[in-house]
Amino acid sequence: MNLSAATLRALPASIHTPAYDRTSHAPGVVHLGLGAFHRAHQAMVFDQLLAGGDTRWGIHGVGMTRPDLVNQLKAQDGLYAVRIADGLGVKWQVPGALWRTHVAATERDAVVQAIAAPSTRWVTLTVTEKGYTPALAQLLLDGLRLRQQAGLSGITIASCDNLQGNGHKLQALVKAAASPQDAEVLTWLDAHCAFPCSMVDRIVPAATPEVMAAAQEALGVQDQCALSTEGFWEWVIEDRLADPLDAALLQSAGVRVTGDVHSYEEAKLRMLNGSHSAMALMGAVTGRPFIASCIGEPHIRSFVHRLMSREVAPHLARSDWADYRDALIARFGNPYLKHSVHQIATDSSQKIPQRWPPSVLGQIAQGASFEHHALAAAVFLRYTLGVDEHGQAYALNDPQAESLMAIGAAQHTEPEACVHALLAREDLWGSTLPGNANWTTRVTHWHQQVLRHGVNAAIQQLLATQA
Ligand code: CS2
Repeated sequence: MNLSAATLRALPASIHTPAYDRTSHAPGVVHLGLGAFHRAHQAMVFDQLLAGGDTRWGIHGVGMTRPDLVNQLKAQDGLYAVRIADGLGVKWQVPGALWRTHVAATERDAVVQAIAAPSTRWVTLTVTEKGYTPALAQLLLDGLRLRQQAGLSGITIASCDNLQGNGHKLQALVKAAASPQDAEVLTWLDAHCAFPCSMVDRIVPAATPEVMAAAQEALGVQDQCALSTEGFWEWVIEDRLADPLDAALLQSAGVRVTGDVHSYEEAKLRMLNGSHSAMALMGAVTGRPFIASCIGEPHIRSFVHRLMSREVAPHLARSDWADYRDALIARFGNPYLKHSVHQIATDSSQKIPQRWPPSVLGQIAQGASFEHHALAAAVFLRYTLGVDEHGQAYALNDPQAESLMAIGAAQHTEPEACVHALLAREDLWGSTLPGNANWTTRVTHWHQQVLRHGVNAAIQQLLATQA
């Protein structure tokens, strides 16, 4: 037996399940990018609002490319279990906000119609860094054009990806996709729609067979879509919503609605995601499979602590960074989250630009040391070899995999040329950093240490300095 609307009532009483009606109302939210993250984060916020009696927060979930997960969710009537586990305890919850599903690649028209549906009030997006393409913009624009032509209300379109200024980025992309015939749509868009920036945070690893087995044990039925996450979650969104009344509603569910998303965004991208990428690459090269196995090593833990304290925090607007850092280190160590380093290393070429260069540039501007980031960049180059320090091969899962591997291939014989080639890439480092000779020198130094003595020894060597 599988989890579904029919088996929901038979679940053990300890499991929190939706008690509200999931079938009589049309969804109010279209979510693009129906991965693990959305289902264990925003879908649970909307579940809370639905549980409070507001029927406008059902989700029309859209998988962007692959049909497998969408099909499984469909077979389970949009239901799935989430294990929320950390030092404070373990509990299971079945959120009920996912009411409809489609796949954008094969059912594009249904997605356009969903955006244009009278009931739709929000579009939220977690399409990953590489998802911000003209095709995405065209999809949104086609739906928005239908709304404007039908005289419908404007909507809130909230990018929730790990990009600085994500709302501005999305708005610019949509506008750039407009043709000269779209002048009226653009005027309507400016007047009635909102593209707030937002920061979302919750560690939600890709589902594993282990979590599915644990779900079966807890639920007594099979759940092909079960997820595991931590208790912590945060959603900070700019107070710029198409319906201003939504602010108070979201706040009642624990969302922070504020004029200042920027300081939360930059702290999260550089502290959490920046440390994540560094640990992921270190773990991949040293053969440590999970983030928890990395942060569990005293030298990696000290590295991450120092990276955040010395090189990231000095440039943050958020003043409570020390508490934030300590909370992050505790979250990274959550033993329930089998967060694969290779999952986080995926798309590193798209992630590094937001996560590392702003801190390095901040340090340079203050004449301060950036050794931790230089070592992380050196490990990134080592990672492009596609084989760890034990000789185990792994795949680079990255839109730039081919060009990165071409750069990294000769690093044993021509290390300096490889460092130069990697650091010359403006798509990774931006336009200023590639010209910085000191940065190149320090990455070259750490790359030499990594190749000669290994990543662990290089970290130890860095920790022995005052850098
Ligand atoms: C991670 C993020 O995979 C990654 O790149 O750094 O998914 C991270 O777990 C989330 O942003 C946490 O909120």
